Amino acid sequence: MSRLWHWQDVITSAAGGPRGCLMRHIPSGEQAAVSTDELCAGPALGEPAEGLPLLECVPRQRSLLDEVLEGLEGNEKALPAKLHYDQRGSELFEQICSLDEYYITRTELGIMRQTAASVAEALGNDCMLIEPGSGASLKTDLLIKAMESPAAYVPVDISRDFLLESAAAIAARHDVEVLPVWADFTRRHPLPTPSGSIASRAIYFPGSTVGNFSRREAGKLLEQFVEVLAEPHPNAAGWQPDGSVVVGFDCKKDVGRMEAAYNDAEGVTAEFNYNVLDRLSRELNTDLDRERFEFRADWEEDVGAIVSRLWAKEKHSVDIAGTTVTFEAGEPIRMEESHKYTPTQFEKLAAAAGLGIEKLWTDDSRDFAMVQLRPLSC
Ligand code: AVI
Repeated sequence: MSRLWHWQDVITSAAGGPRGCLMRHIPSGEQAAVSTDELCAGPALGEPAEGLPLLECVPRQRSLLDEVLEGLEGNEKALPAKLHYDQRGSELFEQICSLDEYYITRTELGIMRQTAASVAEALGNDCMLIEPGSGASLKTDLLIKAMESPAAYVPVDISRDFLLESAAAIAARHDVEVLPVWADFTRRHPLPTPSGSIASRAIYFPGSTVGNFSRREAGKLLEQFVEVLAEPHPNAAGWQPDGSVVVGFDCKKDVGRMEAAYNDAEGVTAEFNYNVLDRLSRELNTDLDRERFEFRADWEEDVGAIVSRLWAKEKHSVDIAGTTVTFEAGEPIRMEESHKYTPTQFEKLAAAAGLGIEKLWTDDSRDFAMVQLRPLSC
């Protein structure tokens, strides 16, 4: 049964630590729908890359053109948030992570620096650690270092080169079997089998990446995590699906602070959004002129998210591969949602997906929270 959560239940409180930065954190799947029923086609154990066995499981991608036209031809124009992360976008995101206004990265890193041992203990020994959308997080490094005997580390990412690079770095630094999976984590994909036996699985999903999914999509993603924990394991007789999910989410707070984090004074976040227009102009041979748009991110109470948009300054039309897209003056393109939760809201979201909060770690200001969730059926 779900246990109601209160701030008094906080297990550990950590002062915000020194600054750190996620190198890149990609909500790599399609933002419009989290697929829970579709195993990717043709999983294959690829050639060892960087000395690591790579499980390749990349679903057929929709073309960039199809995705962009679908987003810009609808009633409310929108582009998938994942388009932010080309090379330049990833670099800009790194810059965002160290902005004064963007408290998220340094706060979560501070929590992790203070609590890695306690998180590791909560996961237990011989745990297979799976990280969807792994990127190259400093926090994962801290967690693996704190784990006494991790059975395996399974980073999952859609960006092959980036995945291999960061998987190799973890393998070089830690005595752990690293089994990377090249896949879109929002879709079901097979898991690699570690060479030794394992006691449990844990899914590590930090960085408030959950916030870049709508409430409905986030719920589906959590349901999918429950299925992953329950999957039978070949090397464990009498396997019990008693693993856990550790998620980092950004907490609802003063509107001014949340909006400032996305409307930074230096304009790095604006550039992060304009860069999507530059990228599409280049890759689709069109002319989405950044000068004709203005960036703004607003808190929307009914959505529970900061919504980032580019607003057309004037009426104009753009030809995209033979399709004319017209922007009215003042018409927005929805670029990204960054959802914020109170712990109680997150508890409800998790409970609807069949997960209960076991532990919670936060900073002194309660700006950010990390929770350990367990299947309610266990
Ligand atoms: C990766 N993600 C959690 C970031 C966020 O806060 O929504 C992406 C971002 N967009 C603008 N600034 C940061």
